[in-house]
Amino acid sequence: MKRRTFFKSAGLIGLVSSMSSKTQLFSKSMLLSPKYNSKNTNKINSPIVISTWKHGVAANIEAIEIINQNKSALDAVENGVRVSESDPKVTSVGYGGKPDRDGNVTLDACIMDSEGNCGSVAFIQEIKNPISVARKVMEKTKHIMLVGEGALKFALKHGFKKENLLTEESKKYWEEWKKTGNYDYNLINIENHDTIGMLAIDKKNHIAGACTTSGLSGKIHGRVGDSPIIGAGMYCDDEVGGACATGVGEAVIRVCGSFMIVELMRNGMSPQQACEEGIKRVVKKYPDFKKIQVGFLAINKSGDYGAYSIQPGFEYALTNNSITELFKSDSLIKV
Ligand code: SD4
Repeated sequence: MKRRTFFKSAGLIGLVSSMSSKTQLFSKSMLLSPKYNSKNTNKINSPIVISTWKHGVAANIEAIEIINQNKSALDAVENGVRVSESDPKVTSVGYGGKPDRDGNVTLDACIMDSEGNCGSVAFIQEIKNPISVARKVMEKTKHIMLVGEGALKFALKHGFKKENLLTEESKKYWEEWKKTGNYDYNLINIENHDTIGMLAIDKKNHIAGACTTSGLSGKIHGRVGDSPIIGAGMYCDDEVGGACATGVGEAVIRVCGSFMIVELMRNGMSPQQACEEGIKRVVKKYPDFKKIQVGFLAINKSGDYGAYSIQPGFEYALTNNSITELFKSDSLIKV
């Protein structure tokens, strides 16, 4: 069985070739299909951008452009994930994100640079690009995390604009959902689920990471998942590499998912091995694991990358100056 499948889907190729002239670079992309070997590694030359899910392709293309303007990995991940946050078709992130059970779009995001500086916002509402607020928290305050009203107040003070993030489509979805009010984790791969976590290594070989989400749709008002928690939804360390997570945050938080994966790499595992071990730990701590999805993505400073999930269906986008590809991750449960 092919453990990792390259998507030569019309969707991907259309996306790549419909990019502006800035991104013409990718219209000629060589679309490679590296061999999969869980005991060793898949490798790619830097600069590199890697991110979760299909919409990660557009985000990666933005991020690599930023890197090619000789900007930092931090600039790249911020601007990269903003593409997903601003896109109403991406329904688990930013504008157009699916609402909680009371009909509110509440957002979580975090960002981290190569020196260990980090910032985060959680349960923030009416701000389209929470990742940029998280960066402001990192750069303009002595704190790491702001939540709710306080995060909104801080954002407004720093020039962010209040916007209604509930699109007609998300509203319709919520009105339908309300009829049953079923908080169904089983749908996690289908329609409930496309948080973006992104890791980038820039031309100076420094790493940064970002993660941003509207969380699980139908969540209790006030619920915060793993995505804005440094070490859970995302973590990076310039001595080692980085990791990010997608899926049911309650399962990721209890193993400090992304931090664990970086530490496993520090102790000698390849990114692929570390992601697989990470999923094993999730499964041990979450007896109901068959009902949920968790996916981990990791990269080390040598350009080795890996991904693994509980359920099939987890995808990730990989970009450098030669390629942009969408991969299917291998998974613990095969069908
Ligand atoms: C959360 N981890 O809030 C997020 C959800 C997610 O793709 O990853 N969705 O728990």
